[in-house]
Amino acid sequence: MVNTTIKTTKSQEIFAAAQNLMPGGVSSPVRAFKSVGGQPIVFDRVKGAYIWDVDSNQYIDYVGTWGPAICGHAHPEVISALHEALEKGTSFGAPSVLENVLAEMVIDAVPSIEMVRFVNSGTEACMAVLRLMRAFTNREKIIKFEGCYHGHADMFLVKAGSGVATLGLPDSPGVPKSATSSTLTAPFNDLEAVKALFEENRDQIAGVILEPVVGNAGFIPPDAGFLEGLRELTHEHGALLVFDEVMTGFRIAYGGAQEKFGITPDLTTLGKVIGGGLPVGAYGGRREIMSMIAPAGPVYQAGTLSGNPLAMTAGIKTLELLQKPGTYEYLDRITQKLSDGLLRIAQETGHAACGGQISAMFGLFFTSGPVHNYEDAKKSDTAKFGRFHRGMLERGVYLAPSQFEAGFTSLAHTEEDIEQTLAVAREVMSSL
Ligand code: HOZ
Repeated sequence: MVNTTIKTTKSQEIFAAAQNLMPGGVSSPVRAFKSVGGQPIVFDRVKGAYIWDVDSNQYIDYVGTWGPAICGHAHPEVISALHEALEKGTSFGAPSVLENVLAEMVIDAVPSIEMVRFVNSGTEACMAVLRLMRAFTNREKIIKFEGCYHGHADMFLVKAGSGVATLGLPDSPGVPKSATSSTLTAPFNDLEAVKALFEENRDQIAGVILEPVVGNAGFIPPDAGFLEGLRELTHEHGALLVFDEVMTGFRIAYGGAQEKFGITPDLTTLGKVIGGGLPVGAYGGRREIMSMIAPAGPVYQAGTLSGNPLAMTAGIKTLELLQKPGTYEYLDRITQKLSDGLLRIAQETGHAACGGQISAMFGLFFTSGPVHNYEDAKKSDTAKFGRFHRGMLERGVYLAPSQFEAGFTSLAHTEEDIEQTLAVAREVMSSL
């Protein structure tokens, strides 16, 4: 039996002070642990597959700073490349060859991307892509899916996933009705609903945006034919198809979900992995569409820190590491072992559960399922997930503190880490 009485005195002190300084004590909502109960641990350092908190407790990490740490935290080659880049300065606000290098790597890897623009976050990438969709088609309406999250810009805060789902918010005060009046929503995996929206809004829909594998309502893969159907429908109606691959890009395959499923969208947003742990985002797509972005074209979008040399450096080194043969086979093998193991243990310990994985992305719901969309995901026993989360944490395993976030593995996770995690999961599930 693992000792579950971990000492978290320093974490508690620091988080108590933080609550007087920052709303909810955090810089982003989900990490406040509101939906899983208990207090967050305060991190001191990260390395490989592990986290250490300020009380010196060690955890196996399945959050990976929400996705970027696919090579493992603080990979020595990334750190050394960053040391070298740091000597040359922290920000240029001017062209650098590093942007060319990362842009070429992204263009070579991602089937839909012929030109790319770097920004500083996934939210920024999605905001910019929306403007571009509207400008290119000269139409205003967009279709998004319930439970999908495309950052915190006004136009996307409709039935959104991630923190919005975690906190159970219907929408956000401060978002004007006018900002969301052109945002239409459909259940994920429901082609008929999308068809109906296109029929009801003929020649008005600029495009469809989605997470091709949902990670912000928990892990929800696309049903067979769903992505193909969206590609056909958007073609038929002269609308654009946009894959938000902020989570899936370079994670479920080097070329993202579009490579994995063989469906090429018109535009793609990226973030997380391409910054190797530094703040970054990007959007790209067909040359004729991307050429509309200023200063090549009239669609305005800008950023002081965009193309930042440190972010570019960490991104380049991370993608180089991912190019090594066997990367995605390894990620798939260990993540499948984890996912299958969790489902088997749930069954053996009498818990209704469902879930799955694709490469280094996974999820587990406490419902018999199946989970095809956000409504299905909401049937999960979130109180049980909270107890599971706490039990795992107390025994040294750090999971995303929300039922509505996917889990992530990395190249640094070993078979032994997975086995240890499963042993802990058995102990926790037996006690739920
Ligand atoms: N929205 C991110 C996860 N999908 C970050 C959540 C957080 O840091 O609170």
